[in-house]
Amino acid sequence: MTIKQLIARATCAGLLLAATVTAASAANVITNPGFETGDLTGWLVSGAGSSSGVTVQSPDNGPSAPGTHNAFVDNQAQALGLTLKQSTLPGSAGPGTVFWSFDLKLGQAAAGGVFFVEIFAEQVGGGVIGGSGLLGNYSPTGWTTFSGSFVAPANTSFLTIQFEANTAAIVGSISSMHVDNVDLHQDPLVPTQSPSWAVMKALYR
Ligand SMILES: [Ca+2]
Repeated sequence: MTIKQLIARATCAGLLLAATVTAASAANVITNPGFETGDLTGWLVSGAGSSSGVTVQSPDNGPSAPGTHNAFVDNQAQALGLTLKQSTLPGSAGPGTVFWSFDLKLGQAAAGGVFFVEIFAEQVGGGVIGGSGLLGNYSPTGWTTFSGSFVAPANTSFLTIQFEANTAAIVGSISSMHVDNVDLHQDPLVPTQSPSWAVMKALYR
């Protein structure tokens, strides 16, 4: 094999590698995004107590993907933040536009109860370096899909999304919401250096 053939094969291998990266980064990076495992696999809950918690309910499903389950975030405790959250794996995200989408359906918002969503861009060992800002207050009476985007800064390695049901310091304050079909993904990565046809042909001369 000549040097030119070796270079050509290495170039092709590089193109295959770029294609693989593209496919991976365009996918939803959330685990169990529609709660179709029937439980909270992949998710964390904080603020659960005797009058607050998150349960997976069925049959009831958000509109943006097929399924039969949703997560019901139910906070009936006074002056409490109940949060359902997930952090994606290190290396699952990078700098650039992050597209977000989720389905919500109000349970109850009473006496100062509110519901917010926040998405953070994070770096390994360095904490939060960017994000969506505070999204909401949400109170859709029927299943509704919300979507948008933000630009993750340099050094972004993974993402965290938080669904926050917060109550006021008022007797009877309630915040409850159904959550489903959580999607976080990024555009396909574009190779910064693509070999032109002229370069490819020159390898075979
Ligand atoms: Ca579902």
